[in-house]
Amino acid sequence: MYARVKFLHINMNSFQALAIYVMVALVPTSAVLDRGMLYPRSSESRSLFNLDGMWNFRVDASPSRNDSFDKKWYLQPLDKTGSVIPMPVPSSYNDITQDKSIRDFVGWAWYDRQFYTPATWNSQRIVLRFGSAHYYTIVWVNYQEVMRHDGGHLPFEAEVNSYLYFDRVNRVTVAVNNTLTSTTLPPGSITYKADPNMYPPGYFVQDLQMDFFNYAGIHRHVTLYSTPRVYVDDITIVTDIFKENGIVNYTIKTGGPSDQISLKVEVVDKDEKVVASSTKNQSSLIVHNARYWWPYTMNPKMPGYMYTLRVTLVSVNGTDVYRQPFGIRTVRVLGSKLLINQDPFYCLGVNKHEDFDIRGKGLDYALIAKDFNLMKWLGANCFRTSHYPYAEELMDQADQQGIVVIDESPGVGIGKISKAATKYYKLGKLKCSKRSMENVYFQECQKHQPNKRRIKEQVKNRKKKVKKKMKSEFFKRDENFGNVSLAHHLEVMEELVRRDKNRPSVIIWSVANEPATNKPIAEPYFKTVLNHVRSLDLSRPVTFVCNQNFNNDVAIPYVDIILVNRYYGWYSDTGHTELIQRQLEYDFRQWHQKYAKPMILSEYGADTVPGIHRDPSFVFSEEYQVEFLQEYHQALDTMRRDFVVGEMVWNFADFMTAQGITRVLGNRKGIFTRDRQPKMSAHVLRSRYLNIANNTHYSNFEGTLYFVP
Ligand code: GCB
Repeated sequence: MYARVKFLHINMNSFQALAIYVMVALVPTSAVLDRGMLYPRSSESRSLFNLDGMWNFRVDASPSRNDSFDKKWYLQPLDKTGSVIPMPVPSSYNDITQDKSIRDFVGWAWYDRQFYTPATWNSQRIVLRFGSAHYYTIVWVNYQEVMRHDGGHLPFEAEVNSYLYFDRVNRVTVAVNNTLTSTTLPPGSITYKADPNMYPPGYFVQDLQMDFFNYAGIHRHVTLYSTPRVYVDDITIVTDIFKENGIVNYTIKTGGPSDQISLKVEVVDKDEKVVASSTKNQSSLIVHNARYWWPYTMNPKMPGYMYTLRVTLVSVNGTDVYRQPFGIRTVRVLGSKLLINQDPFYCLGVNKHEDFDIRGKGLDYALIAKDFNLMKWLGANCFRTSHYPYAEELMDQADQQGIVVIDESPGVGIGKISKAATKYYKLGKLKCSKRSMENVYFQECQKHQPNKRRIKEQVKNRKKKVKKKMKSEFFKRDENFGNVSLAHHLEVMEELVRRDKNRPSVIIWSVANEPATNKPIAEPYFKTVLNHVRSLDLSRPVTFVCNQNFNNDVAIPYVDIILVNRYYGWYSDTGHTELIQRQLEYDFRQWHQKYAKPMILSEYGADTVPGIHRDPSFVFSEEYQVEFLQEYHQALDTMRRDFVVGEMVWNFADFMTAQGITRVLGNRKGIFTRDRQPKMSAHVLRSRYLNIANNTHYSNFEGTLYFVP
């Protein structure tokens, strides 16, 4: 981590200035992330063994949803516990079978498979890594538990040497639970239906606080990989630019026995030329005449230029080589502008989902390639990982193709708080100073939590005010802003930053989508989360995506850039496209007047059934979607040269949601259908994005590069 000094106005030659800049610019601060989560890459010292394929699968549909643990399924091959079916990994399991109870299953789903460990790995460190699994996961190797992980969308791994056999077959068993509760991310709740006349005993439903299908399973690669016993554990790279030079600040962490080690750290360009090097574990390297990483709309000739930091670690235990890709670029918020490499960036954006027929949220290279081609066809230079972190393999494409990413956590729909907890929060607030509320929320304001002893005290002291009902409501802990949720949210943000910190495509961290930041308790909660992310990474702006109003939101003061979702003409004043410009402009100008920060319209869209036409336009028709988008565009055009620095349509493509009477086979706000065919709106957006890209005079943008239809 580094503290930066932005400008240096001293008279000297540029080399002297550069040397001083490097000396003062980067003051290492606390390394909050204690370990790494490097992507598994093969090298001269590392090998990979992919465990994707068909696994055995069965769900625990017992009424208690706990039979599998009572009967210890993890101590035997899964097919000995009952009948299993083949299940592809990676994939969601929901849409693979013809069985509705598997599609809509809530609880523990079990997987297992066998594998052999390469004998040549005997003296190596061996790691088992999951790219992601939804959501709570327990992993056993040869019937011994090796790791647990809470939350989907992010990788987890463990060293498994002591569990493995080299002379016979191994078995990996995985139990994954997709239940969403008030303290998971995303949050949700389980409702038991108690009426015995209407429901069978123990009947429950999973309620969601998000608008997408709760796909589950092992969603990304499962990899066994080897490293030497002493190994490169983590690499953090923060870059800066000074005139035509790039500054590469890096920190390397090593793992394993800390015997004598020597390091060689080299910056290698695309032609395999070493352009800077060092032997220190932490340093600042200068790349003269660097090629900066640019979004492809800002430098179509050389977008997404990636260097490699080649780290060679030599110890008595052997040599480890790891190659970390990175780009040289800066991101800054300056006044009302968002700057990449000191040039204004305007986000011509889309919101996406990881979602496709049959595989659900399972990793799919064909889909990734198609979507990047479509984004380029559209002229989009930016997407948001709404509403959770996307696959590393997808993020690699963003880095390499020069498409900017707003990297979002799975904190979608945080908002549920019981009336009792609100009251309790207010009671607690009386005793908790404002300072402690804001600065040491986590330790000090544990007072606000439904904790038995404290509730007892409160009940005793304020018998009249705190009723019995309130007490029982507390024990349910049915709210999303408690310390359990907060601690988990901080942990998830650490995992996200740990995974994506070296990606040049990632220019903004988004900690949440549409939380209830109109509630007072959201202020200390989001201040804590936003500041925590800042403490992990000073090099990128931090925000959340807001759907509250400029006059009731309590968390926007803590963001660097304001992202607002709006649905004028859809969820309000439905059908009245004539109001959109007035409403959007009024709204945005109020935000700007109040906070003077750059803004992005992070969602706007209208459900559209392809093939439905109405003239004059009518909701759900393709004409309505076009007219609706065009009204937004006119309003955006009055503000985009001023303080609006981006627009992101909702959504790139239609996607699946839970069954409900407002969704006809999913959310239809895509400008592409779910199978990636354009609606009329896609052509309109394409024309707009290409025109803006062509006509924006970025300092690095040369001439007309796109065909405008
Ligand atoms: C939103 C949400 C998104 C929904 C969308 C909609 O504000 O952020 O998850 O899918 O609206 O279509 O309602």
